Amino acid sequence: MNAMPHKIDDTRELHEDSLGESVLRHLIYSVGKDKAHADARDWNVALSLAVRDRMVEGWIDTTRRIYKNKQKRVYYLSMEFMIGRMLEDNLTNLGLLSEAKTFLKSQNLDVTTVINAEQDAALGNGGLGRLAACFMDSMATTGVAGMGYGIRYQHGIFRQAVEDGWQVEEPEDWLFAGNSWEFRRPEVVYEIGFGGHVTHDEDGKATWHPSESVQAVAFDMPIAGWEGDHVNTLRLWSARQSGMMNLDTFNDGDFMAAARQQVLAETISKVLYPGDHTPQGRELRLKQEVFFTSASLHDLLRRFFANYDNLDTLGDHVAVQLNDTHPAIAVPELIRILMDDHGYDFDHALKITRETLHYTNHTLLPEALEKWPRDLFEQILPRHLQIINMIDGAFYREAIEKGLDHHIIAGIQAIHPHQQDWVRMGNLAFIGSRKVNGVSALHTELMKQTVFHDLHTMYPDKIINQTNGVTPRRWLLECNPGLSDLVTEQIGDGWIDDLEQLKEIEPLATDADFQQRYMAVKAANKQRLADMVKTRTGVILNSDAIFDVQIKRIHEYKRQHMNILETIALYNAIKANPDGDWQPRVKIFAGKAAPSYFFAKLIIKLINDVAKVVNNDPDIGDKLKVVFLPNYNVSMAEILIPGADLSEQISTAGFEASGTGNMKFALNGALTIGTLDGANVEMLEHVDAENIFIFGMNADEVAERQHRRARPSEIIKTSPALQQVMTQIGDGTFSDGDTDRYRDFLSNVTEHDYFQVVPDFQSYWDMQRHLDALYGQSEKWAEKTILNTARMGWFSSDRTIRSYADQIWRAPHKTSGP
Ligand code: C3B
Repeated sequence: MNAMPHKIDDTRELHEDSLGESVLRHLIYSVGKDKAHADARDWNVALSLAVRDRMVEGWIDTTRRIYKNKQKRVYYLSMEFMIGRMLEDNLTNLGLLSEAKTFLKSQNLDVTTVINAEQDAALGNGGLGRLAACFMDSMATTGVAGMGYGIRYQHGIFRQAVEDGWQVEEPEDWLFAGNSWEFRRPEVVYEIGFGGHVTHDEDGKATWHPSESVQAVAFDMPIAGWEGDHVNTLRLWSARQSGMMNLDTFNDGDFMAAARQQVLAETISKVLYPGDHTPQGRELRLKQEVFFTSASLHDLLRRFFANYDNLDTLGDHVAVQLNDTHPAIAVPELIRILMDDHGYDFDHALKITRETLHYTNHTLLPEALEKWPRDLFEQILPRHLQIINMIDGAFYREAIEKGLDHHIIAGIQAIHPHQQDWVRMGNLAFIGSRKVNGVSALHTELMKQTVFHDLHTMYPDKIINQTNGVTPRRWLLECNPGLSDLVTEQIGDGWIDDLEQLKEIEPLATDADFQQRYMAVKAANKQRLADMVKTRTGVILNSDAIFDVQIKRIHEYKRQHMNILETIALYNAIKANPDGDWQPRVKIFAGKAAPSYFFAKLIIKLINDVAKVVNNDPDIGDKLKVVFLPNYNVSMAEILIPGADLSEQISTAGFEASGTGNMKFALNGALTIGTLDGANVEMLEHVDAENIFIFGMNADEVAERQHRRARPSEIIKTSPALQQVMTQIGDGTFSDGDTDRYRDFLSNVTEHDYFQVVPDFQSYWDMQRHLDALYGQSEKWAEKTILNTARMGWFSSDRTIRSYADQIWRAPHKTSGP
């Protein structure tokens, strides 16, 4: 720990001053403020710039080393990077945190206030974007020559306000006061074309003549790994108008017309689409995908040519990872560049592409497998459409050779040969990639059995599993300093970049003294959480209660509604017997709903309606509280996760590809109540069945019930508790007598219940009561909590990245351990 930041020869003399001295220098010369007038944000900027200075040395050094050694490069193309704040992360990885704290205190500044003055960079929707951010940290830590490529959205995910219990979306403006971490690269610019037509010369060589174009301008952020000596780059593209504004038009007084082109061009990087798991069927979204994918491919090829002069071996030196289908246009785009710009014939271009690209699938939900109207493609990407047809032709010949029948082939080509309606990006990504991976063992198995069944038959070696992970720097070291110190005191700090060393605390799980110290840390974290809840909602929490937390996007398959139904049933049970020996509980929810997803918004309203009744019922008092925290983001998770006793991972089995929140909670000592879904299955294998609380149907049972369209009514009839809950929701008990509000909700759950809330309800309830009893046995609870921390080491994203590097990218990395 506390490694000195790396220094390279020609910058060594640049700042021998202390961190504090350079903060003061930046406050004056970069921020332009006198100490006497500086606010928290000014100090935050000055400190960030001082830290950034120290990262640049390692950055330049890393870049030189990679060029010199011709290390294989890995490019992670992702529409989303859910970064959160960077200051503490960078201070930590550079070993400067305690020096920074000491300095801030010497200036009579509150450390937390200064750190929190940074806006979260929320350039993502949920798990997929956060995974990309964890991977950036782990690629730097494991020494992979990795670069992230994405979009520098001017507005990230919307701010969620709650008004009268309903979600309201407000624009987010993270760049308002600038971004201290980024470097604008005005010299790194690419023209990205759209529309137009294609001509062929007498040799058949194609030329695309786009009718419009925009420029992609690069912005770089250095990403330092643990101990700061390997620093990678996250390069985000911003759109701007090609060519200058037409001054004649402007001078003629037509200001609007002059500005129009500029506005249209810049729209491309204006907003992140807030649909989670649903492609926005919009031209702009397709243009965003093309924009950043094309710019990234041009950029990585330019870098390739600095070391090599022949693209034949591209796949030996470069691996590209497509994060979901969002960058799947890379398949025809790379072929296009190889053919039209570098003179390759189609077969050779396809071969090189298939040695270079790899695709990660993150969900089996049919609505999330992107497809675009063929006509839209024709209009925006005429050359790409031609190439997709060539890919389909080549694929058809391969498939016939392998003995597949026409009917099956038609179903898995990028474009259905007879219907000619959609371009199916999942099929395109699969066909054009060398490896295709799922994100947990179960998910990968289901990929083979369901959505990619026929493609898997054809290429049985293509699909591979890579179970997700989370970075231990942000998700233990930084968010839970109490637990980190306790662990380090016992086993040293080797766990920070070798998380499986946590195993060494296993023998302490039954040690009374250690249990007591571990639970004291938990109690302090619960207090920090309770303080936040009080500030943001006014609700006062009883810290003896089980802090039961469900935080994630609001979605039917994640079943926040099952949780709230159970909450109502518990409320009824307490109310029926207020003097019973109830284990107090706090139900905490947070998460955003896609703006157009009405049912998800209705779930938020129901949670808030139930909270209002329960929290104000004098019969209930401290025995039950319900809280919905508005505007969930990474920084809020950093407080919620260490303070949780119980982690809700209750998706309908077969629907959550992996989950990563599940891992963060267990690592921080929350016990999991969950289904056999996603990575919960592997968590069960690691922590053992006695230490995770699994209930409900498995994926096969769910599929079977869904297949035969089993109705929930029979089950509801047999459950008086559930019946009562449904009646109350319908009769206005929670909606001030409004019997209309939850009509859609009730018909969904009682008539269709596609996500199987009703059949899983009883076992969920039973497991909750089992956990109530267990919580009363504090030593047993503490033991299980400690064992969760001790056994979660495998879920480090360092492990995941090494596995990608070995099995997919064939790229070098540092090995772990001594
Ligand atoms: C998510 C999945 O829903 C999670 O199960 C998974 O852990 C993460 O990806 C990371 O792999 N996901 C998402 O956040 N957005 C999508 N469009 C698809 C999947």
